[in-house]
Formats: sequence, C-alpha cells, structure tokens
Amino acid sequence: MVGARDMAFPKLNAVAFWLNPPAGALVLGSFFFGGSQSGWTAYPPLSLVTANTAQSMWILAIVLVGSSSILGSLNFVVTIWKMKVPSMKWDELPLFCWAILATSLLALVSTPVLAAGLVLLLFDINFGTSFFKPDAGGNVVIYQHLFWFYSHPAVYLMILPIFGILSEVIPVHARKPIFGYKAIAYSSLAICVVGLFVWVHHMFTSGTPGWMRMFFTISTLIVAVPTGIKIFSWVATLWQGKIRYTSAMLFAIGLLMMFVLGGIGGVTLGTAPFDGHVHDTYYVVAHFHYVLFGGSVFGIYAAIYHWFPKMTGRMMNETLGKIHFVLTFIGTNLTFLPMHELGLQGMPRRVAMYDPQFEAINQLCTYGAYLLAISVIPFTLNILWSWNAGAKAGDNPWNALTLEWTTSSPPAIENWEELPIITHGPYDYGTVTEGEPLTTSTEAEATA
Ligand code: HAS
Ligand code: CU
Repeated sequence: MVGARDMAFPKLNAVAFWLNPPAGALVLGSFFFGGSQSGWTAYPPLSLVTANTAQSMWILAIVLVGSSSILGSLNFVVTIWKMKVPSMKWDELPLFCWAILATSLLALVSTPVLAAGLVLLLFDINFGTSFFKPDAGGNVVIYQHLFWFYSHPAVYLMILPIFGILSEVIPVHARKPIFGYKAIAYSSLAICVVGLFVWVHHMFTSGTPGWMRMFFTISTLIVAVPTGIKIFSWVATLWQGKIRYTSAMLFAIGLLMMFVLGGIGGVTLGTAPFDGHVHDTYYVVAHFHYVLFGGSVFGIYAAIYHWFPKMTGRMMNETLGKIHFVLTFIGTNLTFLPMHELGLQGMPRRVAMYDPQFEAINQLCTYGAYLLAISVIPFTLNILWSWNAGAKAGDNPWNALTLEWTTSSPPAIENWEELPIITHGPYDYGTVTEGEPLTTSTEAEATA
C-alpha cells in the first residue's frame, strides 16, 4: 500500500513471525502441566499458587509473542516512514497505513512494560523473589498497574488496524472520497496518546484512591472523542454514497453499529461510580464482545472479503458472503446483547456454574453462540470454493484507488517491476472517472 517492494527489514520480519509457533507450542504444551489457571490477566496471588510449571510456560509464551510484536512494530514504523514511494506525500498515505503506524508506535511504548511485569512474576514463581507477594513485602496491585499499562492499550492494538480497514472498505464500496482524511489519520494518534493514560479504569475496585478514580474516569471519557470523530467521518462518507452492498461493505456497516454499542457500553464502564456496581459481571463481558467480536472480528471478515481477490486472484461468492453476514449479525446480537442484562442482574464473570435465576437469559446466549458456530460454515465453504473456482478477479475488481490494486492479483514477488508513481490521492473518487487506476505511469516513464 505504500509502494514498497518488501518490509524494511525482511529478516526481522521473519524472526517476528517465527517467534509465534514456539509461543503457541508453549501455551498448548502448558495443558500437559495443568494449564495456566489464572485467566488472561495472570493476577497474583492466584498465578503464584496454581500450576507453577504451566504458568511459567504461559509467561514465556507471552514474552515471545510480545517480542514478536515489538520487532514487528519496529519494522512497520520504519517501512511506512522510510519506504513509501518518493512520490507519496504524507497526506496521500492510505489510512490503513496511518492506522498501522499508530498501532505500531503504541505497541512499542506499551508492550515492554507487560514483558517487565511478566518477568517479575516469573521470578516470583521460580526464583524466590517477592515482588508481588504481600506476606513478604510485595504488592499485588503493582502487578495490576504493569499489566493494565499494556493491556488497556492492547485493546487499541486490536481495534486501530480495524479502524484502518474501515477507512479503506467504506470509501471504496460507497464510491465516495473519504470524509475527514486528516481527522481520521490524526485521531488514531490521539487515541494512542490518550489511551496510554486510562489504564486504571480496570482497577477502580482495587482499592485505588479517590483522586485516581476521578482522573482515570475523566481520561477514559476523553478517549470517546477521537473515536467519535472517526465514527462520524465514516458515517459522513456513507452519506449519499453510491453504496454497493457487497459482503465487505455489509460487515463494515455491521461493525459500525456493533462497535458504537460496545463503545458506549465502555463509556458507562469508564464512569467509576457505575463500574463499582458492574465490575467483574457479565456487563463487562457484554461490552468487550461488542467491541472485540462486533468490532475486530467483523473488521477481519470485511478485510477478507475486500482483499481476498488481491491475495488470490479470485472473487469470493457474494451469496455465501451475505448468508455469512446475516447469520453472524443475528448470532452476535443474540449472544452478547442479553449479557448486559445478566451483568446488571449481578451474574459474575469467570464462573463455571451460575445461579439458576440466570438460566433463561443464558439460554438465549447459548442459541446465539450456536448460530455463530453455524455462521462459520458458509464462510469456510466460501474460502475453499472461491480459492479454487471463484470468478477471476483481475487487478482491481472494486475500482479502488490505493496502490495495492495497481499490481497484479496475486501480487508478484516484490510487488512491482518498477516502483509506481502517485498521480492522485488514495480516495479521490470525486475527481477520477470510475475505473481509472491510481497510477498510470512508472518511474521510468515519468523520467522519460
Ligand atoms: Fe473496553 C473493559 C472502557 C473500548 C476491550 N474493554 C474491557 C475489557 C476488554 C475491553 C477486553 O472504563 C475487559 C478486560 C478484562 O478482562 O477485564 N473500553 C472502554 C472505553 C472504550 C473502550 C471507554 N474496550 C474498548 C475496545 C476494546 C475493548 C475498542 C477492544 C477492541 N473497557 C472499558 C472499561 C473497562 C473495559 C472501563 C473495565 C470494566 C471493568 O469493570 O472491568 C472506548 O474506547 C470506546 C469509545 C467508543 C465510543 C463509541 C463511538 C463514539 C461516538 C461518539 C459519541 C459518544 C459519546 C459518549 C460522546 C464511545 C459515537 C456518550 C455517552 C453515552 C452514554 C451516550
Ligand atoms: Cu481499558
């Protein structure tokens, strides 16, 4: 998308990738030693007293994927910064690349802190230190700070690239210039900066002092502003567009609806007096599934329908795509909407057995979950069938204007024979006649 032939550091790219399989092996292997039993947060003291070997393997795995993130992010920052084609100005950088740039910078700042916290935990478990052992002068809340200093930004690591996907899918399938290019680009950076100062909203009930709860309530509410700027820009892009209801677009629109619901749920949680009532209940579970499933997973689906033709040279089947969308959309809401009510009624998270009074609503969630499982069938069939027998895509089936659509589908090794030259912006649908490619000349032609 920036016109580069490869990542800035191809070998580092390989290292970042190959750190993942051993991490996966460690996590799966930990099941043979009882499995890590303290959830994704690995809070001490629980993580200090259960399944020590498994917990240690889990920590090593997370440190490996964390290292992979750090190396990958470094690579993305340098690639976007230094390797975009010389003719591409900063305000012609595709919004997906802006989003990846912001995500990478955020990962570089926050991930090492998690790694530090986990290494201290590893020492406590194996080497007799007592960073987090209260009876030996340690402090469990310090761990929570180290953990959430990374793990709140982590939710933006999971959603910012999705925001980038939306900024590509929506203008292309609405056939309209993106509304508020600069606002969308810079609000990602704003989310990163503000997102670094909200982590204590996960710890409102950890005995945090009042001034801290107030500070972090305010900073949390502020995060909704740059996010809202993006949402309104996408809606304005859709407004009066010549919308094609492709599967990619349906998932993008569904995403907008689901994410706004989840985000507003987040704002309610960010308000400390309310959070005190619903912390550690299903209300939180409802919130994060709307933003993570309704947000991130819908976004990955949209991206697959949008870029599959580029990756494979073949189109996906739209009928199967639409069935997939309808099942996913209904399944998502049936599974996760009732969880808000469960939480408000007081059903706690992380329980294996719930009180019988919660049964009816849980039943609804279960039906929804079955629907979601079924929804994967048309999707999987679609991928397998389309990869082999889908209609030929050509270079640019959507008449999109970003650079990746100017090379062949699938792209040749190193993407281009000669580096492309930018002749108009990535979203100039107003000025470009339909179907005209973004670049018509190569470096050689231009100099000639
Ligand atoms: Fe969250 C817990 C607050 C976004 C994921 N979140 C979680 C957990 C996960 C997660 C996984 O403050 C559980 C962690 C665990 O295991 O314990 N979250 C927010 C806020 C936002 C937010 C304020 N979360 C995300 C995203 C995620 C994600 C994105 C992943 C992809 N979240 C919380 C809080 C907790 C929490 C508390 C802890 C709860 C607890 O007790 O444990 C924001 O970034 C959302 C911004 C987006 C919007 C929607 C669009 C904006 C518009 C503008 C107008 C709206 C305004 C608000 C001005 C707000 C349309 C008006 C307000 C009204 C009520 C109308
Ligand atoms: Cu958070």
